[in-house]
Amino acid sequence: IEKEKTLAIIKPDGLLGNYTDDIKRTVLEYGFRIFKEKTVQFDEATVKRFYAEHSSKSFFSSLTKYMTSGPVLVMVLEKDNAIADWRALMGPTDARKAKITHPHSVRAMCGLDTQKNCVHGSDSTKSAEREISFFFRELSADVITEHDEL
Ligand code: YYY
Ligand code: MG
Repeated sequence: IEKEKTLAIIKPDGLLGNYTDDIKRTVLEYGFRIFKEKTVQFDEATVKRFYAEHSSKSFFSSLTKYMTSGPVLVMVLEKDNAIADWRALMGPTDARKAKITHPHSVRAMCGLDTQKNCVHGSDSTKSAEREISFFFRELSADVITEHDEL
């Protein structure tokens, strides 16, 4: 029987800060399987499509600048309840808050603040499907035609 899948990203500060092994170890300890992974260097247009839901936010341009500042590691994680469990393991968006309220979370371990928070995770079934097929088209049943170039 197929387990739930979610999309995780280790953001540029996570990769550059050499947190990849610690994050992967934590992920495996919590019972996730790393089903697929690849390193990606976002360009501006691609990260704008990925984060399209935030395009009207004040932080959008600094977010896209940050996310293109270096390579990221994109992973498809698999386990029962993967979407909610990875969000819980990541901790809150603001890594400063995570260090206080969720000291064992990934963002507490390697994040800095509300933007440099080290990891991404899909927030719903719908976004997990969209985000997985954004990077791994072969895993998608639906063809998302506007995502051809990745
Ligand atoms: O899903 P999550 O990553 O926890 O937070 P979102 O509210 O979806 O924001 C996406 C992304 O945008 C966040 O991880 C960092 C960035 N961001 C920011 O730079 N400044 C904010 N005030 C809020 C979010
Ligand atoms: Mg989000």
